[in-house]
Amino acid sequence: MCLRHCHRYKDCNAVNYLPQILKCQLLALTAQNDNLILDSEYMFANMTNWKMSTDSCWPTNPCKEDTRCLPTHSNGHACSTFVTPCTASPCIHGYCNITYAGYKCTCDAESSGVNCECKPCMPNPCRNGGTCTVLGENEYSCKCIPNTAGRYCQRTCDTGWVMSGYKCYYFSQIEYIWRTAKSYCTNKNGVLAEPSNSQKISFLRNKAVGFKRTFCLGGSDIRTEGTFLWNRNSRLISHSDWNPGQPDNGTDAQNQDCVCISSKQGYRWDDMDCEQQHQFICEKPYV
Ligand SMILES: [Ca+2]
Ligand SMILES: [Ca+2]
Repeated sequence: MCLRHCHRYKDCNAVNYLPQILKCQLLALTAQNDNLILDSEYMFANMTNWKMSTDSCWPTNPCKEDTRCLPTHSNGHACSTFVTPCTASPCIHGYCNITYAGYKCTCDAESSGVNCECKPCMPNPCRNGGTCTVLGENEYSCKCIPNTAGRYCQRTCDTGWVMSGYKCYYFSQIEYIWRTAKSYCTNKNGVLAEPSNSQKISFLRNKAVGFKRTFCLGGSDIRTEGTFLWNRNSRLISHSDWNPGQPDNGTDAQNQDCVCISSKQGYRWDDMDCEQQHQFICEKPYV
């Protein structure tokens, strides 16, 4: 009966049959993942080698596709329409295989799900030019281009700002005294940069090296000589990058109070004159 069952479907050309549980698995050997099981508990058969007594429906099936041939009296036959589990094309992004239980979908690359209905990267959920990679059923990850971040690469920095960590940084080309630089950053909805850990310190340092320029930051000891605070909320500067010999408050009569990454100090920190004009770095959280 398993072989007869197979014969009804135009794609079926082999069966696996497990007598103990009366399980019949219909196979299309041309389809991926359909294999005859060579196991002592299975009875398997390749339909191309199958012989049975001929009748009006076998070996030549006179009925059209998706119709069932029924032998009748006097070596006649009748064709009755039937619908295979694959007739309705249930596999949205894949190939339909008829099985004993119904059908099984073999999904295209980048699709998954019982009916290959999940295509998590179509349409591309990654924004701002991000690349989508399928990880599994409805699972994906976005690989973001530089200066974008977030699960969907939805986070960006304004034009002219550079992303690092969770922040955007602006390296000025213009030179201002420290007080004016502070206002400039405030007007851009930011503050003078306050790199609070070694990772941020090296990022800004490496950028300054690239620009070959001195850039001032948001720290100073204006309030109490020798006590360097970040400007935004007067936090003590806990991580620093002073060049050896700095801070020195200046070697002549001038007071040096403002923290800058100095090209003359190996791009490490120097306390410099707040009333001198320098380039500077603003920061703000990315949006
Ligand atoms: Ca000082
Ligand atoms: Ca100094």
